[in-house]
Amino acid sequence: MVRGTVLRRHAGGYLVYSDELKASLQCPLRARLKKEGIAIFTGDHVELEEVEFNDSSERGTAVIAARLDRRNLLTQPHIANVDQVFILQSIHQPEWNGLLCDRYLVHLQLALPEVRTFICINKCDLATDEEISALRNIYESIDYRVFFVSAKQDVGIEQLRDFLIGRTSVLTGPSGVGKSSVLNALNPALSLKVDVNEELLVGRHTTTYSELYKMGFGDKAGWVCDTPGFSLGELKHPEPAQVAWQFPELAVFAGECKYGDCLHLVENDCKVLANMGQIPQERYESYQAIVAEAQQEAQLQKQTSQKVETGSVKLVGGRAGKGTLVPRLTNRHRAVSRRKDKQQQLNEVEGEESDELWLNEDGDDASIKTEL
Ligand SMILES: Nc1nc2c(ncn2[C@@H]2O[C@H](COP(=O)(O)OP(=O)(O)OP(=O)(O)O)[C@@H](O)[C@H]2O)c(=O)[nH]1
Ligand SMILES: [Mg+2]
Ligand SMILES: [Zn+2]
Repeated sequence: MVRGTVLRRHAGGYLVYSDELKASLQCPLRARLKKEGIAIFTGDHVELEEVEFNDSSERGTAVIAARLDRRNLLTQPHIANVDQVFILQSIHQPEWNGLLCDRYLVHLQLALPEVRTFICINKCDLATDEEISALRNIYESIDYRVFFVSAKQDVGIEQLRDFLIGRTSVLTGPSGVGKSSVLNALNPALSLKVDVNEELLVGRHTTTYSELYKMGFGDKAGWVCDTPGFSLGELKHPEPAQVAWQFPELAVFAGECKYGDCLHLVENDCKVLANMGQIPQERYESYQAIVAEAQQEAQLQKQTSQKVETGSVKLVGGRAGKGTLVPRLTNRHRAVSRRKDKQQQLNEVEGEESDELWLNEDGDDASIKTEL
């Protein structure tokens, strides 16, 4: 049985790299797996059958017959078997945003608690030494490893490369910060598409799907995933009480706070508030903002569930509080819509795939673009 790693979705199927064959293979999914609702994502390890080579021994086709066990799965962006994550932000163009960086940290730490998260700050060619040391002071004082790089001027890229060896890494962050540019700097042979407009205020979502790339060779090899920039607006908020544990500099004091349910915002004698001198102010402000968002979300959910319980209505579409309330249907109608629902769920898992394989060489069909 041949094994492989999914590099990305590709027009109705997947592009899979097999280390043992040293070949990239275009692979549809066995119909049985589709029926069972087995979802396949970038980074998944799979078993292949029916391997056939095209004109060379490096390219061919096969069929995905099984998905192997996953070590983990990140769901925003969707990538399986992750060893480490780099949160990429730019210092200018788009402007540094500490709250955004901290929201990414909280999201990723909660999503993959066993995985190490690094911060990578790009476009340092546009920043002063003072701006760089201010950020270094904040994050290194609380033991985050921060890489300051310039993809444009090839600064700091070598140190980053050393950290990629032997691991599967994910580069994530907002659109326009230079994720694809950093990957190109790490390996110029990749020639990934980057936005041509240098004066970015916001990104343009140049990368539209997550794809794994191999970096280096032999015992220097590692895998890095380029991802599309995504908005944090659609993410699930944490429980308010979870947030402090995601700020290591707060967590040390939160653990000693005498109030069990303290959110460390106002209470007299709160251990965190008593030690504010040891917490970077910007980080505490991020903490306050993230807790406030989480509280709002919790409130909204409570109101929604009360409404749904009291009336003959149900919530359709969107996340809690954001969908539409519609009257409940009769049993007869409900039975039909449940079947439809199931079919729709299956389609969602499988990504509304077209049966037509390899629509074009890049797999750049519209359904893939909108989906990722
Ligand atoms: N000055 C400067 N510009 C950079 C640097 N790195 C990237 N850029 C520019 O920033 C813009 C966005 O870069 P991309 O690599 O496309 O950004 P991305 O994060 O992949 O964006 P999405 O694919 O949209 O998520 C491009 O115009 C790059 O030329 C850098 O180190 N310095
Ligand atoms: Mg990109
Ligand atoms: Zn407290």
